[in-house]
Amino acid sequence: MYDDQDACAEFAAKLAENATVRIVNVTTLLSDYTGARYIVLVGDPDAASGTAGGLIRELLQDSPDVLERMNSSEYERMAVRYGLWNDTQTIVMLSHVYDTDAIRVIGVLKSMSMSISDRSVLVDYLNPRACFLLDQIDTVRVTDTFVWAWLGDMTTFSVSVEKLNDTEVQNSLSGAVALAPEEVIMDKYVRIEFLPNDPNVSAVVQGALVRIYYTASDLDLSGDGDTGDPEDLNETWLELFVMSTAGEWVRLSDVIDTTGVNTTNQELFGMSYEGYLWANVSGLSLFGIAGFTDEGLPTPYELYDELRNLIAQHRSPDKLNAGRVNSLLQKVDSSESRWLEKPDTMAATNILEALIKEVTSIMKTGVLTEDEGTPLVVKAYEIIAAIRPS
Ligand SMILES: [Ca+2]
Ligand SMILES: [Ca+2]
Repeated sequence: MYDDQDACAEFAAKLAENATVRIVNVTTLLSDYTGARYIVLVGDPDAASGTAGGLIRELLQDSPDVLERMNSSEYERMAVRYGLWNDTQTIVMLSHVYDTDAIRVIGVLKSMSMSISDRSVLVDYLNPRACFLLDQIDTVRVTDTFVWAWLGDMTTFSVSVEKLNDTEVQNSLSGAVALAPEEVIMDKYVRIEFLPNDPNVSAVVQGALVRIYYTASDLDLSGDGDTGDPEDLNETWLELFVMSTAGEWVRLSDVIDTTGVNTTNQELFGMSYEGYLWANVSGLSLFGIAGFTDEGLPTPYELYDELRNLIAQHRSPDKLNAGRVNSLLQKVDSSESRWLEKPDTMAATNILEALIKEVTSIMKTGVLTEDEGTPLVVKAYEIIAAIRPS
């Protein structure tokens, strides 16, 4: 259905070459055809209510960013929604059309079908392909997840993405060996499954970029509706965990370098996210999230003490002699007092950096091996991070 008859006639004719097309007005669509499997709407989203454009505006009310780009960007003038009036429905919306758009629309309608439920999506890819991209309004809004994956071969397949909470997974991440003491879980898991249509097919996922978005309520462990309480997750420390084929939770950063957290707040498809965890992985699985609360993090006092202990461990005539130990401990003490008294974080940091230099040069002489000296350097950097004003 469309508003501007002339501009759309050619588009509709092209569409009809590839599919059975019924052209109706908004009233008829709403009374008789909301159950249709495929719906195409063409109209200016700024147009009055009761027009196709007005209906597009209503259907994208929850995603104002998409609506805005439909009019401001030629490239993004098309938006697609799945499962709006029924679970398996596809609605293609265009702010305006050119006749070549018919091929693009047929491609969207015929290449995949999507079933949407409350917290999961199932996408069936109907033509053989070697990659897939789940970045649609409805897949992201329902699962808080973005997936881009590439396969070893061309094949047809389905992909299922489910958002789960702790009671819905067989093996909770909480209590897993992979967790550090004091590390606590976010009540959010995402299971991504690749399901080839032919079970004998050798084409499997070769690599994938996964982003799992989190909201303020995901961070709010104290349950008072906001973040930043000592008991809430501190997003800086969030990490992704993955269920191995052996059925054990593995900290992703222990096995790959290509994972991290982006804590920048962002509006995406009408959702307010606090940030996302990302990973470039070699396969898809069940993902879990954990991190520290501010309460669970070691305090700078504790870290300064740990550094003192580490230094004292190497006190011996052939390792760190009394003079060396005193020189290092003096730096720890004066850094701590600068941090406490003023507080002068800059001065405290400079003193720790001098200590790092000193330890590094001791390692160069061979008095401390790399294995012995590195923990001192790492601890000093941990203190620098801990005393940095937030
Ligand atoms: Ca809270
Ligand atoms: Ca944030």
